[in-house]
Amino acid sequence: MNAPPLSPSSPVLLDAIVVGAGFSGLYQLLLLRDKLGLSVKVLDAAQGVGGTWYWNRYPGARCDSESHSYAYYFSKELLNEWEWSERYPQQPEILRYLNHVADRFDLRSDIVLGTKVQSAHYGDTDKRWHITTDTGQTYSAKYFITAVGCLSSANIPTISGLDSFSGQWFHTGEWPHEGVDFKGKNVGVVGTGSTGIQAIPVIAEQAKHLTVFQRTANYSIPARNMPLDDAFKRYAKENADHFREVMTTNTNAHPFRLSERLAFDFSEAERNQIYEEAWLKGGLQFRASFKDLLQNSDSNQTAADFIRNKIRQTVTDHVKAEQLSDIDHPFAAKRPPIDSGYFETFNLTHVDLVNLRETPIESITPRGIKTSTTEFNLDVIVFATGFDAMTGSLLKMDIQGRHGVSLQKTWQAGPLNYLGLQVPGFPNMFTITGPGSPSVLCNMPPAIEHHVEWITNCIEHLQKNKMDSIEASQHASENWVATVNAAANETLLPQAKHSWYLGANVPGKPRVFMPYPGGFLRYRTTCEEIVNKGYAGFIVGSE
Ligand code: N01
Repeated sequence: MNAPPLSPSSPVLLDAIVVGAGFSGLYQLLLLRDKLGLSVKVLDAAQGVGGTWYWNRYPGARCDSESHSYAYYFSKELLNEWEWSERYPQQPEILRYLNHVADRFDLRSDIVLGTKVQSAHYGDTDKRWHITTDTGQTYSAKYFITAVGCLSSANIPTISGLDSFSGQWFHTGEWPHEGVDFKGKNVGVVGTGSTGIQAIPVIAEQAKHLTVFQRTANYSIPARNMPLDDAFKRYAKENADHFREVMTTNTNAHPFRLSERLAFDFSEAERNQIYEEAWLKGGLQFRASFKDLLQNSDSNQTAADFIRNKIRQTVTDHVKAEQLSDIDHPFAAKRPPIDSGYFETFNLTHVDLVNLRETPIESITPRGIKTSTTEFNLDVIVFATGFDAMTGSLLKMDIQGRHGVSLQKTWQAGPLNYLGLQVPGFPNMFTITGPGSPSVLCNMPPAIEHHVEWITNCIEHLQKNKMDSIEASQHASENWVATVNAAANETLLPQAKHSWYLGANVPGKPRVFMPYPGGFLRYRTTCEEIVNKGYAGFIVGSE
């Protein structure tokens, strides 16, 4: 006989609730359930597992990390049995991989899909988290763990008239599962970040006419994607330990190390030869050409000039070439995109570029987009306008800690947190790859594995020592935010004034540098030292 449906009035009692069934949530469920033996449920609004990769189905969506590194490394068996087909994995392949992980580790029975968390309130009396959802089912758990992703809350610009548009419009991060047919259509893409740069060449292949609305010109390096041959697949598997070692002991958790060279230790010709080789090799590794590209403006300028020249050589129309290469920030101060034919796309006669710095968007009309000079007739508008990054998805939930104080209030001046793992006033709540962690400055899976293992070890420590709670102290959190911003100020990163790293892409969001830019190794070492000092900066105890 089937069990009767749970009554919404009776909460499901658990040890832990995890919000989000992407890379983080799946691994967190596995460790808490199978390693610690806790009762756990993962809640996710989507109808499938995958997190970011469930939602981001826009044309051309693929990962900029190389596939052999964009994977879990905790299981040798999993590494050995999974075959990636291309140098950079496409969204459907990553989604298949995460579904495989869910099946292989028998995770599905503890994942509740189609369930959006509406609120999570800490009970001062019972010391538990009380969670409400849009299905009416409620939960009560000792530990509340957010695995909501850093780039999951779509940033849809508030442009007047959008409601009046008679065509279709989409945000890349909320792409319809049935896809969008661009054939024979006049399409406008707003946004030229990593997403727009991936989508624009693919949309251009299908659309009758494409207009790209560019507010900030961007650097991009050719990805040089290609199918992986058997020799490389074998090599990646045989050298998995080596790759893991490199990824966990460098600055950015990618499977390559930053060069020890300084840009001005070489003549201009030698330096350009180094850039040329990196350009031909393709990918994010370009920024590792010299050690000081993000520290020294003059060094950075040499990379910026090299890329600008490449843009001018590639784009045949002089006006477009100037607009595409008129970049206002240092190279890699914003997350550097990689592309497959982005600049070449502007040589197609049916692709136009509109420079929003000269002619800003004034409104959206029933027919299309109206700038200060022209009304562009469009059938489809694609907003590749990014995300309310790092804090957006957390703040959308009504999270309240001790004494009913909301996360919104605690983060009024920016995301106060300790190590990107905990927030003062929110006991037993953990934020996987939360603001203040290196996360988005890294290849994400190693950063996620580190956080999930740290949280698991922390909970195991509490259980073993009969301790009931852990909470970041106010003082340690304030110091950590200062540490993050001081580390950012040692680099050129804050010079990208419109960057989502700073929250500057969302009107009204406090300008605080959010990810920790001191490097993955330094961060991991700091986390380890804090544990060795008895969780220094955390208030640990029985209540
Ligand atoms: O978003 P973005 P994204 N009017 O914020 C423009 C990750 N990612 O989705 O720079 C006009 O970078 C905005 O202009 P400006 C990766 O970490 C990973 O592209 O603010 N334009 C900018 O051009 C990446 O960094 C992969 O002046 C407006 C663009 O929209 C992050 O996601 C693949 C506007 C937004 O760029 C976000 O990238 C893709 C407006 N009102 C992305 N508002 C992987 O490989 C915004 N823009 C894993």
